[in-house]
Amino acid sequence: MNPSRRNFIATGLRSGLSLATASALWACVTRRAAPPVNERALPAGGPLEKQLRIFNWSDYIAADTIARFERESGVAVTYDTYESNEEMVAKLVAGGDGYDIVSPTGYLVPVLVQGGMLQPLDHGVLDRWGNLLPLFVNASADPGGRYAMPYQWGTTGIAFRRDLVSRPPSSWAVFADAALRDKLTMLDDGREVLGAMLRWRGHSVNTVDRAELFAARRDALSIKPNLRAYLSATVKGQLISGDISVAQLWSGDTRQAQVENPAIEFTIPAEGSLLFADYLAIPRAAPNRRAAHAFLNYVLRPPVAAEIAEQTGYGPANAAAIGLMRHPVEPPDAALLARLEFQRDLGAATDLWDRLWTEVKAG
Ligand code: SPD
Repeated sequence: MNPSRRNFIATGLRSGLSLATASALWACVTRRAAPPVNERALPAGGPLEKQLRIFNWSDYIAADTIARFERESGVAVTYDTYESNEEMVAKLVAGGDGYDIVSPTGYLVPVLVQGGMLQPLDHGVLDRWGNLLPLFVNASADPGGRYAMPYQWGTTGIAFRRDLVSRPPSSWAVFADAALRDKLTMLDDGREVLGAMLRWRGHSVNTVDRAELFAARRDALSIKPNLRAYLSATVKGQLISGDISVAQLWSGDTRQAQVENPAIEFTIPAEGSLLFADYLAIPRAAPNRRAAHAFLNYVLRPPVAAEIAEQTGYGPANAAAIGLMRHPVEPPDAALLARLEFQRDLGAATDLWDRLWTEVKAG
């Protein structure tokens, strides 16, 4: 394997991509004949294109955001959704499907940048950038926001039906409770599941310690008979109906379910958990760059960001939006941050993480 391919794939693996996805991404990068984006030919000054294609996480925008943008801009938007970063990357690898905006989670941004999959943002046309929270603009994902604009943030925790559990869960140990067998789900994501097992035992979600990792696999396998499935955002319907009583889930998706059924609650386990931010970014091959920037600029408006956060239950990355929300989601304070971790590079332990999660899924 040549050194640049090895480095690229290693970075992809460290960021949580499977070997197959990272290899496919590299193949795509090397196959492309397109020259690098000319950073001096950015969109200011040209006419707005008539079309825009957005690819975002499911349930991650307000009901009227797109229609209002279309009315104001005259741009016709095609809006598609996905359930995981891997699904989005697979589309980009396969040619991008003509998408102009995607929404990668922070840990994935450097991989896409290194792979030449994103184009730089034109900060000259992005008003109100200064409203964005430094915690996310200056994150290691993309310091300064050269390629990606912080969109929303959230946490991973435990969503539960207050009326269906004997006592509110406060620990990752709830997934080991055989009394809840078949009423439990965890996220379909190895870093999330093994990360929860690690925090349960007092370790970092970014550990590279072999003994800690093997213990996390053992714990994940030991609780697996209690789980109905590994499910991500789609578990909301089962929580609302009561088919599932307790789920490892993201904060905003839990909030959405809670609006439908107030018996649903969310807690960060005592042992701690994950914090994440998702970003809006423009693929290198995006055909409608000016319209994409116009949409980013639209989302930077505090009332627009506030409405999106209000309806999705996540925290806005836009500080000026928080005060406009009926139920403000404040940025994590020092006490909460002390219990949360951003996912980091796993170094040489990446292959081991990958193997252990494969074994858990197969076990
Ligand atoms: N329904 C929107 C969910 C967005 C979650 N994105 C981040 C996942 C981090 N593991």
